[in-house]
Amino acid sequence: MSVKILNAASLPNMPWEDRTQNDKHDAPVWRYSRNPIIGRNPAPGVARIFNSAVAPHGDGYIAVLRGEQTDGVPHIYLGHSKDGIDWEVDPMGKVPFVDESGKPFMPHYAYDPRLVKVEDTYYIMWCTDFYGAAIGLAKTRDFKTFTRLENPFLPFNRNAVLFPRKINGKFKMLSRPSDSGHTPFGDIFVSESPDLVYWGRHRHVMQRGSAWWESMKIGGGSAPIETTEGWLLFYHGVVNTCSGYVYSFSAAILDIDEPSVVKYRCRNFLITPEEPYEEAGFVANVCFPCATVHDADTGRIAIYYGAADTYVAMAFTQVDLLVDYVKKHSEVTEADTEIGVR
Ligand code: BMA
Repeated sequence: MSVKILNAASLPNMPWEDRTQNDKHDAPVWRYSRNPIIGRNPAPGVARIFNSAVAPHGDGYIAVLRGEQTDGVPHIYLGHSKDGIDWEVDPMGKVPFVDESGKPFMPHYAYDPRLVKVEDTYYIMWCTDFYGAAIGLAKTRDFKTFTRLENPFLPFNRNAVLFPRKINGKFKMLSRPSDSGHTPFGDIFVSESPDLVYWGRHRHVMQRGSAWWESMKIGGGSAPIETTEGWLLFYHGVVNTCSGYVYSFSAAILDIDEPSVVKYRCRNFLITPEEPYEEAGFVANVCFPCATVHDADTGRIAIYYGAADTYVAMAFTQVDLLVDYVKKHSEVTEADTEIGVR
């Protein structure tokens, strides 16, 4: 392997399926043949699960699931899986968030959760109601007590993704400032914090792309994966068409010590809606990545993405093939490569 995954555990039991011989996709990313892995009405009172994040846990996997309740309000549910493919929704229902004194502190709504382990703690970021769409943040060590921390940013903001380790001693989080509605604009920024309470030193990371599929807005997807070439970030990009927004995803590689600097950014999408479960559903034409699991030994990466705001689906890639592809098709602007202060 020419490119290696760094600072990640071995995951010999990770979900995986080899690419089929007759796969005609240009990019070295292929869908799981049994997609989607979570279908409609997956739990009592939950109509759809999508845009959800997974992490290795114990001898299997755990997930924070975006569950759209039958009253239409999204909340976070826990999922458990032995193999990362077949999931059970935790019967406790909505994740019971508490404040730092232990009192119940539920968000009005919670969607698009990400799950990132830093040192010995798991952090959940989601889009919350803070007098408008903003970022919620909570921590847990045991998946029994979920303590909310201060909301890191002012409204309006979405798509928060924490880096899986501190950089130069500081926590770093990607986010996408937005508006109160369907946000017809948006670039990715990074902010840092010594303590997960005070956030600052905001830097611009990358702007919506010149390529058509990502020409309206972009947003961070999965937690960046540390590699020998830099931080590998899967992110979504949106284009407005005659029949509405279309969400595809691709990848960029950020500088290891200064992740506001984009080293490479793929001009092509890696996955765009083209399967029935991506093209049709509650919201048509959405592929929305929120997590990966990956194995440092083999370089295998499994991507979890939401499909059509209805299902959870998976795709696979191999770090060296993917990084080669991103580099080969890379196109970065000055707004991407500069440190991002103005
Ligand atoms: C965005 C978010 C995502 C959703 C997408 C498409 O604004 O709400 O959760 O997948 O729209 O509806």
